[in-house]
Amino acid sequence: MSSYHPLTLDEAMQLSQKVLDLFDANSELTCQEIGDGNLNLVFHIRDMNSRNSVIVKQALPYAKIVGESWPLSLDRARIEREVLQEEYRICPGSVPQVYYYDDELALTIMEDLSDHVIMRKGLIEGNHYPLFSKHIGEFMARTLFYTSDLAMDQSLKKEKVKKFVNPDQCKITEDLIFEEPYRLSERNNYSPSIEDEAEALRTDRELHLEIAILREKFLTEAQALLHGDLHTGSIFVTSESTKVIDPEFAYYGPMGFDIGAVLANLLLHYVSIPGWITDEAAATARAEELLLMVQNVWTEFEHRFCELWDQDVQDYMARTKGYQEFYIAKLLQDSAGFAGSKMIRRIVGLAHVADIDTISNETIREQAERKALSIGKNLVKNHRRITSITDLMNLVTDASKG
Ligand code: SR1
Ligand code: MG
Repeated sequence: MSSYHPLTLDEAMQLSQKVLDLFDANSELTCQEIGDGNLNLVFHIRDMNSRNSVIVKQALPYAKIVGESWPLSLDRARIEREVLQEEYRICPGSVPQVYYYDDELALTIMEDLSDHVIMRKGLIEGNHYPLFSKHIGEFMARTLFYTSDLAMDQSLKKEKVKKFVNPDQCKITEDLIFEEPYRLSERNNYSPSIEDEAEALRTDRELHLEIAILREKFLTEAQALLHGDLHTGSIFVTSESTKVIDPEFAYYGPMGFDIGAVLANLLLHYVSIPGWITDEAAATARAEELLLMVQNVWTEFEHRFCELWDQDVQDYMARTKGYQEFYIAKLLQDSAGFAGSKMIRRIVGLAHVADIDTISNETIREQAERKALSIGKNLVKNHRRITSITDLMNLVTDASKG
């Protein structure tokens, strides 16, 4: 019989004290449940004597955002933990260190990163992250390259594909990103003031074709081990450091899905700026800063990915002249398409982003929503025509004007 049950605060403390050397008999532990995401319990445990602290993350057998009517497999906790360990190996220091796990209880005890701030919150507060593009470009280049057929023995890679099959989490993405925004669904969530936009999404056949093409890629292309939900709420930052958390949506999928997630969430913040900065000159400067971050995320990623390829490619045929350029061109197109689809879902679908949703002025919020949809649609509809990052940036700025 399974020992699974959601832990109480006391149980989380007792377990941590029992299994970790970090805490001893003299420890004076405190525990707070701090989970603000859609799916899990997150306990923050601190020793008031030594100041040591950890995070205990436990998966719930259902989606917290909806309730017990939406069951989810607990195996996602095993996947998340194994991916964290894999990412720690491939890109040391870029993710929290795993200290302990129990797959039956669907929990992982890991490094506490509370000296960092969740990037979405940091952006809303107006903070600057000058090293972010470089850090996340490096993280994505390493994790995507080294888990792909370019760098792995292909039989071993197939074993990994098997190990990271994540059907319940993928189904969430398939439904919430690649289907529900384009039809009537009880789970869609938007204000009546943008009903015209939602209606247009449901009837735009050109858009539907491109979404169907992106959806097929998400369903079938086992290109690399993805994080699977790489938005700015899954990234901890300081001005010097970037740490990625929460890879519970990980699976073998198209690389552009992770890159697109980062671009989309920077762009969602970009459209929200008038809600946070009232001074016009300051808002313009911040908008330019965000656009530059978008551009730099891609260029840093591309630069490091090509360097790793030149140093470490294992696949014989991948050395063929012209193939790297072909591969990168396709990645840029995919990233743009996925970025657009992720922007659209955050405006009309079930789960939104605080950058836009917490803007208190209704008019400014509506303008941000419309701008996000305009950019999202332009990226999705034109992603297969993009040949450079300049093309991508032009699609963003053209759609921002409307
Ligand atoms: C039911 S979960 C809703 C969303 O939250 C996660 O962060 C994923 O993006 C998912 O689509
Ligand atoms: Mg998450």
